[in-house]
Order: sequence, then C-alpha cells, then structure tokens
Amino acid sequence: MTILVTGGAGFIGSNFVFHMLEKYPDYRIVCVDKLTYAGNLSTLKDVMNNPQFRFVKADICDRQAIYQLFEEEKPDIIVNFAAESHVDRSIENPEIFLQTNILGTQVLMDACRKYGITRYHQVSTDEVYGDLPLDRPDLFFTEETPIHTSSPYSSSKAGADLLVLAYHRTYGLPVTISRCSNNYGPYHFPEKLIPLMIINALADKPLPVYGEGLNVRDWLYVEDHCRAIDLIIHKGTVGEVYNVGGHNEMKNIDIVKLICEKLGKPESLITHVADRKGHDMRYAIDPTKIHRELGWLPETKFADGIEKTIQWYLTHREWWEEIISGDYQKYYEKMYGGREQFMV
Ligand code: NAD
Ligand code: TDX
Repeated sequence: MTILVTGGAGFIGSNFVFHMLEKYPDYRIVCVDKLTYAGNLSTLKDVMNNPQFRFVKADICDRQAIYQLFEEEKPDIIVNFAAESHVDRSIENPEIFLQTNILGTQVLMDACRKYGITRYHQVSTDEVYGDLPLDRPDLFFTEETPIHTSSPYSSSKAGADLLVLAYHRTYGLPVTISRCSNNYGPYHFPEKLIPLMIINALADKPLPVYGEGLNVRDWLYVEDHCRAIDLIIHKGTVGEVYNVGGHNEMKNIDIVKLICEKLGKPESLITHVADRKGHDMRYAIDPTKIHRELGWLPETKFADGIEKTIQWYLTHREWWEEIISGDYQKYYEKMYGGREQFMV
C-alpha cells in the first residue's frame, strides 16, 4: 500500500505522516510538499531516514511534476492536506488560495483519473459551513448544512470540495471528504491562535485578541483528526462527507487566559486589537455520522491536549525559534503593527 500525502511538511500533514508510519509499518508513505512558508523539512527530520518514507518537494499545481510522481510511485491512496491555510493571509492576498486550494486539487484528481487510485481523500474544514450565531448553542454543523463561506480561504476550500464531489459524480472518482474543526497540537505554525499566544506569552509580548475575543472555536487535538482520516480512508464510504469534531467549544479569550495561567503570565498581556474582517462567530461540529458509521470518538480531552501542546512548545524551542526568526517577523509586523490603533 502506497499513500501519497500532500502538504506533509505542514502541521496536520506531518502529524498524519507520523501516525501512519507508526501504525502501518508496512505502508509506503510518500510526502509531496512545496515547502511554502508553512512547510518545514525540520518537522520531518525524524522520519527522513525511514525506508518506508519518501519526501518530494513539488507544487501540487505543477501537473508535470505530479504526473511524474504518480508514474514513479503508483500510489493507491491520496490524502490532500496541501493548502494555503491561514484566514488572515487569505484576506490580504486571496489569489494563491484559489490556485493551490482549488487548482492544485484539480491537478491531483486529474492524476488520480489518469493513473487510477483506490481513494482520493480531501482534507477540508468546518469553515465551509460559515458560522453559527452565539445565541443559538443548540445549532451545530452537520454534513447537510449548506455551504456558506465567509473568507477567501473558506471559499477556496468550499470550491475544492464541490470540485471533488463533481469528480465523483461525473467521472466516478472514488473520493471522500473530511470537514474538521480547529486543530491544535505539536508543529502548529506560529501564526495560528494557540501557538502564537504561547510563543508571545513566553516572550512577555502582547497577546493580540481580535475584537472582544468572544468568537467560539471547536478545538480538536491533532492526533484525533489524524485517526479520523485514517478511519475514513480505510472504512469510509466513497462519495461521502464526514464531519470531525470533539464538542469542545471555547471562546478565544478563554483560551488566551488559560495559556496565561498555564505559563504563569499576567492577563495584562492580553491586548484587544482590531477585529478580523468578516470574522466568523462560532464553529461547532456535529460528529454523529463519523461516530455512528465508523466508530470514531476523540481520545484527548482539551485539558490534557493543551497541557501536552504547551509542554511541546516549551521543549521544542529550536523548531519555532527558527521559524519566527525569518520572514515571520515581517509577516507579524505587517499583520499586527499598529493594529491596536484601529481597535473600536
Ligand atoms: P499548514 O499551513 O500548516 O500546512 C500546509 C502545508 O501545505 C505546508 O507544508 C505547505 O508547504 C504545503 N503546501 C502549500 N501549498 C502547497 C502547494 N501548492 N503544493 C504542495 N504543498 C503545498 O496547514 P494545516 O493547518 O496543517 O492544514 C492542513 C489541511 O487541513 C489544509 O487543507 C486545511 O485547510 C485543513 N484543515 C486545517 C485545520 C486546522 O485547524 N489547522 C482544520 C481543518 C482543516
Ligand atoms: O492573533 C490572533 N488573534 C485572534 O484573536 C489570531 C491568529 C487569531 N485570533 C482568533 C481568530 C479566530 O477566531 O482566534 C481564532 C482562531 O484563529 P486561527 O488560529 O487563525 O484559526 P481559524 O481562523 O479559526 O482557522 C483555523 O481553523 C480552521 C485554521 O487556520 C484553518 O486552516 C482551518 O480550516
């Protein structure tokens, strides 16, 4: 069995590579990644010498490179994590999101049609459903919730999902889609809420909470997401969408306060800054289908997962210090410099 994992040098993709190599020692795992700002080869250093693993630097939009890889490896299953993944960046520059997230998906699926595969799995997101109001805690996203996106990022992911389902219906491509809630855990890129707050707090820097911080996200430990995808590619029904989430809704402000408490830092570091444009209020997944059909349940409680995650950032300083010493400084200055002045 050969599995082609795209975006495997990023946060969730790398955790999935580790999960698969450990659980299925006889599988061949081929990782293709463009190594954008979000992809780090240092993340994969522990598996680089594993004879069952191969890393290939390539862009999923590069049809020739992808076709050549399919010819060489003849993968059975494709799991597509490769994407531009940060909502704030999509608001600044949508184009690369449309290229990678939609056109890259198309190239991968064309390769699947040309060379033949047993499964194409698209790693999607709960953001394709838009958001839920804060005053309706009884509402959750199910697989039947209409697509209703807010940001260029979520629109690009939704566009890809529709294309994946179209390739199934039109060409009979054996596809599955997972739509997961917010992940957290090791190797989460520092631009995202949880690692950003841990890293800033450790440096006693301001903790930039967008608006009042009342927005709710439904947090899932990354390993639980990887187990869900593992189940879907092995036992999921072709043509189906599976929502993945652990019923762990938290307000942003409460997450940031918890990180302060865990690190022994004062809440006075919290700085309310100008809100994200089009900021989604609440995400909340109903994971009934994946539980009922595939027996999936989350295993890591948030209290344990956040503890493990903070410990990981404390013991892997070299990983994130290298990242934040480079272009990330320019990004941070562009996104957050002067943002407090615009707070309303
Ligand atoms: P990430 O930004 O950490 O990693 C993305 C990876 O894709 C990077 O290694 C990057 O180099 C690679 N990549 C980007 N463009 C590429 C291209 N054109 N060709 C090849 N490789 C390319 O993202 P993540 O948080 O690990 O998310 C992975 C996937 O999961 C994405 O599809 C995202 O939409 C989805 N997702 C993420 C979350 C979350 O909370 N992080 C939740 C639900 C779904
Ligand atoms: O500095 C910050 N301050 C802040 O208040 C950052 C970076 C974020 N936030 C808020 C915005 C969101 O309400 O925290 C929340 C989480 O933000 P992100 O970490 O950027 O995640 P989100 O926008 O929810 O999207 C994530 O989950 C769904 C992933 O980045 C997506 O790839 C995934 O599809």
